[in-house]
Amino acid sequence: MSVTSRFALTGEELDLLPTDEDVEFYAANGWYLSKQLLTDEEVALLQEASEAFYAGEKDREIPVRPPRLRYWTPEKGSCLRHNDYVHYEVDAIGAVMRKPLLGAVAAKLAPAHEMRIFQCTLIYKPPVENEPTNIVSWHYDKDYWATSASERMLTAFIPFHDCTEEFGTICMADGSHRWEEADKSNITGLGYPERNHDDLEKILRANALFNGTELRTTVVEIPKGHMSFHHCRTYHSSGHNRSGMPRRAISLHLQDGENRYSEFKLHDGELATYNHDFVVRKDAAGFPDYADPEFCPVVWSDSV
Ligand SMILES: O=C(O)CCC(=O)C(=O)O
Ligand SMILES: [Fe+2]
Repeated sequence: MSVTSRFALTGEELDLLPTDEDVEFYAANGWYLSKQLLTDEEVALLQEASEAFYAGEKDREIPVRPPRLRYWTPEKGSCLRHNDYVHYEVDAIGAVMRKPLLGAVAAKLAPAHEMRIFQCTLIYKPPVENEPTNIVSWHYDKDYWATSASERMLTAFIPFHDCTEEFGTICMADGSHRWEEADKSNITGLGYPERNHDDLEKILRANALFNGTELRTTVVEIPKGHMSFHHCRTYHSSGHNRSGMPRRAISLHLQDGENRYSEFKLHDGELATYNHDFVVRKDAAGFPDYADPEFCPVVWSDSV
């Protein structure tokens, strides 16, 4: 008897996977602009659900508020909004994020046999000229999660509309995922907002020099329904929103099936922590379980 995998893709979806050339491009540059992976209806649903969320609607709440949780609430006003764990708090958003096609694309790029959600952050960049928080300084995502053992994690940046330079779309430092870090004390476990913008720009340039390469950047303009994937070591940033409209997006951080918590000592001797370490269940050895299905569901497997 043949059993259909719950992750089975349709013939049309198979055509939307990255080609071998796309996978080579990702391996060389550390990012990849996908084909149209979400339908107009799915994107409309994300926008609707996000508006309802901002108006206070959610299906459940994360049980604790970790110290470095990014969580916008209305009293914070018209700054850049981040809301971590939105896949957990809003079922309609979680369901779209678990679409097997997204996991399958990520698995082909990583490469990996299994993909799980690691984190899912709702982002809103207000159309406020010169709003300082709208500037996303150069960073790579692994710096948030030094406690993740995997070097193959990746992020899908998913706007809810055509996202051009005018909107302050994401910008990549090509090939930077292959750089060696010039100064290990730059690994802080802090997010870019807690660091100095100019220092981060200097660190980026110093790293390019240390690796004997020119800094080459690409502004990734993303059509609606498409998404931009970046490797967890790829430096990226974004600029002001001059479009006159809100820039709405989700940052979906994905982990390969082999990712595990791994103790990481920071330069100052402190142990790094990530949000999950206060939220997810513990594994048999007492460490945070980054495979906790409540918060880190499997979104793709080639063996189920
Ligand atoms: O909001 C942005 O422009 C950047 C998002 C980001 O840093 C990410 O998706 O990893
Ligand atoms: Fe990022």
